[in-house]
Amino acid sequence: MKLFYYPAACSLADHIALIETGLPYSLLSIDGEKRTQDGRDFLSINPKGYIPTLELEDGVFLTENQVILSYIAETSGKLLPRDGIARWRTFEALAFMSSEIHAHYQPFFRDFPELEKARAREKLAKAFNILANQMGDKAFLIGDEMTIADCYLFWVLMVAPKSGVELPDNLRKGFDRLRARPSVVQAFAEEGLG
Ligand SMILES: N[C@@H](CCC(=O)N[C@@H](CS)C(=O)NCC(=O)O)C(=O)O
Repeated sequence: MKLFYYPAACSLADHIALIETGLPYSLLSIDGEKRTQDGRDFLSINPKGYIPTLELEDGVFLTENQVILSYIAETSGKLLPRDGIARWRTFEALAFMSSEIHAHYQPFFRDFPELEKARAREKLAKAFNILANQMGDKAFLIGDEMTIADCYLFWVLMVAPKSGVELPDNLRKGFDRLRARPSVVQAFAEEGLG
Protein backbone atom coordinates (compact mmCIF):
# COMPACT_ATOMS: atom_id res chain seq x y z
CA MET A 1 0.00 0.00 0.00
CA LYS A 2 1.12 3.54 -0.70
CA LEU A 3 0.00 6.41 1.49
CA PHE A 4 0.00 9.87 -0.08
CA TYR A 5 0.71 12.39 2.65
CA TYR A 6 1.86 15.84 3.66
CA PRO A 7 4.12 15.95 6.73
CA ALA A 8 2.12 16.59 9.93
CA ALA A 9 -1.21 16.68 8.03
CA CYS A 10 -4.20 14.46 8.82
CA SER A 11 -2.61 11.57 6.91
CA LEU A 12 -0.48 11.19 10.06
CA ALA A 13 -3.46 9.28 11.56
CA ASP A 14 -3.30 6.70 8.77
CA HIS A 15 0.48 6.56 8.95
CA ILE A 16 0.30 5.74 12.68
CA ALA A 17 -2.40 3.12 12.01
CA LEU A 18 -0.25 1.47 9.32
CA ILE A 19 2.69 1.23 11.72
CA GLU A 20 0.51 -0.03 14.62
CA THR A 21 -1.02 -2.78 12.48
CA GLY A 22 2.25 -3.89 10.90
CA LEU A 23 0.85 -3.72 7.35
CA PRO A 24 3.53 -3.09 4.71
CA TYR A 25 3.39 0.45 3.32
CA SER A 26 5.36 3.15 1.63
CA LEU A 27 4.92 6.91 1.83
CA LEU A 28 4.65 9.32 -1.08
CA SER A 29 4.56 13.07 -0.50
CA ILE A 30 2.86 15.62 -2.79
CA ASP A 31 4.58 18.83 -3.87
CA GLY A 32 3.14 22.33 -4.23
CA GLU A 33 2.29 21.65 -7.90
CA LYS A 34 0.29 18.58 -6.84
CA ARG A 35 2.82 16.13 -8.24
CA THR A 36 3.47 12.96 -6.31
CA GLN A 37 6.93 12.02 -5.11
CA ASP A 38 7.03 9.38 -7.88
CA GLY A 39 6.20 11.95 -10.56
CA ARG A 40 2.46 11.44 -11.07
CA ASP A 41 -0.26 14.07 -11.35
CA PHE A 42 -1.99 13.86 -7.96
CA LEU A 43 -5.26 15.37 -9.22
CA SER A 44 -5.64 12.56 -11.72
CA ILE A 45 -5.25 10.10 -8.81
CA ASN A 46 -7.58 11.97 -6.45
CA PRO A 47 -9.61 14.77 -8.07
CA LYS A 48 -10.48 16.01 -4.56
CA GLY A 49 -6.84 17.07 -4.38
CA TYR A 50 -6.28 16.20 -0.76
CA ILE A 51 -4.59 13.68 1.42
CA PRO A 52 -4.87 11.09 2.83
CA THR A 53 -5.11 8.96 -0.29
CA LEU A 54 -4.25 5.28 -0.17
CA GLU A 55 -3.15 3.30 -3.21
CA LEU A 56 -3.99 -0.38 -2.84
CA GLU A 57 -1.94 -3.25 -4.25
CA ASP A 58 -4.26 -3.55 -7.27
CA GLY A 59 -3.84 0.14 -8.15
CA VAL A 60 -7.20 1.22 -6.74
CA PHE A 61 -7.27 4.48 -4.74
CA LEU A 62 -9.16 5.10 -1.52
CA THR A 63 -9.83 8.53 -0.05
CA GLU A 64 -11.30 9.98 3.17
CA ASN A 65 -9.63 9.47 6.49
CA GLN A 66 -12.50 7.56 8.07
CA VAL A 67 -12.58 5.08 5.20
CA ILE A 68 -8.82 4.64 4.94
CA LEU A 69 -8.53 4.05 8.70
CA SER A 70 -11.40 1.53 8.53
CA TYR A 71 -9.76 -0.21 5.57
CA ILE A 72 -6.44 -0.49 7.45
CA ALA A 73 -8.26 -1.93 10.48
CA GLU A 74 -10.32 -4.41 8.44
CA THR A 75 -7.35 -5.54 6.37
CA SER A 76 -5.10 -6.09 9.37
CA GLY A 77 -7.74 -7.33 11.83
CA LYS A 78 -6.31 -4.81 14.33
CA LEU A 79 -7.28 -1.47 15.93
CA LEU A 80 -11.04 -2.15 15.68
CA PRO A 81 -13.20 -4.13 18.12
CA ARG A 82 -14.55 -7.14 16.28
CA ASP A 83 -18.11 -7.00 17.54
CA GLY A 84 -20.34 -5.33 20.04
CA ILE A 85 -21.14 -1.69 20.48
CA ALA A 86 -17.46 -0.72 20.80
CA ARG A 87 -17.06 -1.37 17.07
CA TRP A 88 -19.81 1.14 16.30
CA ARG A 89 -18.54 3.61 18.89
CA THR A 90 -15.24 3.56 16.99
CA PHE A 91 -16.94 4.49 13.70
CA GLU A 92 -19.09 7.02 15.55
CA ALA A 93 -15.97 8.70 17.00
CA LEU A 94 -14.30 8.85 13.57
CA ALA A 95 -17.37 10.54 12.07
CA PHE A 96 -17.61 12.94 15.00
CA MET A 97 -13.95 13.98 14.81
CA SER A 98 -14.19 14.43 11.05
CA SER A 99 -17.29 16.61 10.96
CA GLU A 100 -17.20 18.31 14.36
CA ILE A 101 -13.46 18.89 14.82
CA HIS A 102 -11.39 18.46 11.65
CA ALA A 103 -13.88 20.49 9.57
CA HIS A 104 -13.77 23.34 12.11
CA TYR A 105 -9.99 23.66 11.83
CA GLN A 106 -10.34 25.25 8.38
CA PRO A 107 -10.43 28.88 9.69
CA PHE A 108 -7.07 28.31 11.42
CA PHE A 109 -5.37 26.70 8.41
CA ARG A 110 -6.24 29.66 6.20
CA ASP A 111 -6.62 33.33 6.93
CA PHE A 112 -10.32 33.42 7.86
CA PRO A 113 -12.03 36.45 9.52
CA GLU A 114 -11.91 36.54 13.32
CA LEU A 115 -15.70 36.05 13.55
CA GLU A 116 -15.44 32.68 11.83
CA LYS A 117 -12.52 31.70 14.02
CA ALA A 118 -14.54 32.57 17.14
CA ARG A 119 -17.49 30.48 15.91
CA ALA A 120 -15.18 27.56 15.18
CA ARG A 121 -13.58 27.86 18.63
CA GLU A 122 -17.02 27.55 20.25
CA LYS A 123 -17.80 24.37 18.29
CA LEU A 124 -14.35 22.92 18.98
CA ALA A 125 -14.59 23.57 22.72
CA LYS A 126 -17.93 21.70 22.82
CA ALA A 127 -16.58 18.83 20.74
CA PHE A 128 -13.45 18.46 22.93
CA ASN A 129 -15.67 18.29 26.02
CA ILE A 130 -17.73 15.54 24.44
CA LEU A 131 -14.60 13.55 23.63
CA ALA A 132 -13.23 14.20 27.13
CA ASN A 133 -16.44 12.83 28.68
CA GLN A 134 -16.35 9.83 26.37
CA MET A 135 -12.72 9.11 27.28
CA GLY A 136 -13.17 9.60 31.04
CA ASP A 137 -10.28 7.86 32.72
CA LYS A 138 -9.94 5.09 30.14
CA ALA A 139 -6.57 4.47 28.50
CA PHE A 140 -7.99 5.12 25.03
CA LEU A 141 -11.05 6.80 23.57
CA ILE A 142 -13.20 3.69 23.16
CA GLY A 143 -11.85 1.36 25.82
CA ASP A 144 -8.69 -0.20 27.18
CA GLU A 145 -7.33 -1.10 23.74
CA MET A 146 -6.12 1.32 21.09
CA THR A 147 -8.38 1.70 18.04
CA ILE A 148 -8.27 3.65 14.79
CA ALA A 149 -10.25 6.34 16.64
CA ASP A 150 -7.11 7.02 18.73
CA CYS A 151 -5.01 7.42 15.57
CA TYR A 152 -7.34 10.19 14.40
CA LEU A 153 -7.69 11.54 17.93
CA PHE A 154 -3.92 11.96 18.11
CA TRP A 155 -3.90 14.20 15.04
CA VAL A 156 -6.92 16.30 16.05
CA LEU A 157 -5.38 16.88 19.48
CA MET A 158 -2.00 17.69 17.96
CA VAL A 159 -3.56 20.46 15.87
CA ALA A 160 -5.76 21.87 18.66
CA PRO A 161 -3.22 24.52 19.80
CA LYS A 162 -3.53 26.21 16.37
CA SER A 163 -7.15 27.00 17.27
CA GLY A 164 -6.29 28.46 20.67
CA VAL A 165 -8.84 26.16 22.34
CA GLU A 166 -7.50 24.59 25.50
CA LEU A 167 -7.80 20.83 25.78
CA PRO A 168 -9.47 19.18 28.77
CA ASP A 169 -6.92 17.63 31.10
CA ASN A 170 -7.66 13.96 30.33
CA LEU A 171 -7.35 14.58 26.56
CA ARG A 172 -4.02 16.34 27.08
CA LYS A 173 -2.76 13.38 29.08
CA GLY A 174 -4.16 10.97 26.47
CA PHE A 175 -2.30 12.92 23.80
CA ASP A 176 0.97 12.68 25.77
CA ARG A 177 0.53 8.92 26.16
CA LEU A 178 -0.08 8.48 22.43
CA ARG A 179 2.86 10.76 21.56
CA ALA A 180 5.18 8.44 23.49
CA ARG A 181 4.09 5.30 21.59
CA PRO A 182 6.78 3.77 19.37
CA SER A 183 4.40 3.96 16.36
CA VAL A 184 3.99 7.73 16.79
CA VAL A 185 7.71 8.26 17.35
CA GLN A 186 8.39 6.28 14.16
CA ALA A 187 5.75 8.18 12.16
CA PHE A 188 7.25 11.51 13.28
CA ALA A 189 10.71 10.38 12.23
CA GLU A 190 9.49 9.13 8.84
CA GLU A 191 7.67 12.42 8.17
CA GLY A 192 10.71 14.45 9.26
CA LEU A 193 8.85 16.06 12.18
CA GLY A 194 10.55 17.38 15.31
N1 LIG B 1 -12.57 14.93 4.03
C1 LIG B 1 -11.16 14.67 3.98
C2 LIG B 1 -10.39 15.94 4.34
C3 LIG B 1 -8.91 15.74 4.18
C4 LIG B 1 -8.14 17.05 4.35
O1 LIG B 1 -8.68 18.05 4.86
N2 LIG B 1 -6.87 17.03 3.96
C5 LIG B 1 -6.06 18.21 4.02
C6 LIG B 1 -4.86 18.01 4.92
S1 LIG B 1 -5.29 17.74 6.62
C7 LIG B 1 -5.50 18.51 2.63
O2 LIG B 1 -5.10 17.62 1.92
N3 LIG B 1 -5.46 19.78 2.26
C8 LIG B 1 -4.85 20.19 1.04
C9 LIG B 1 -5.72 21.00 0.20
O3 LIG B 1 -6.89 21.26 0.60
O4 LIG B 1 -5.26 21.38 -0.88
C10 LIG B 1 -10.80 13.52 4.93
O5 LIG B 1 -11.41 13.41 5.99
O6 LIG B 1 -9.91 12.74 4.59
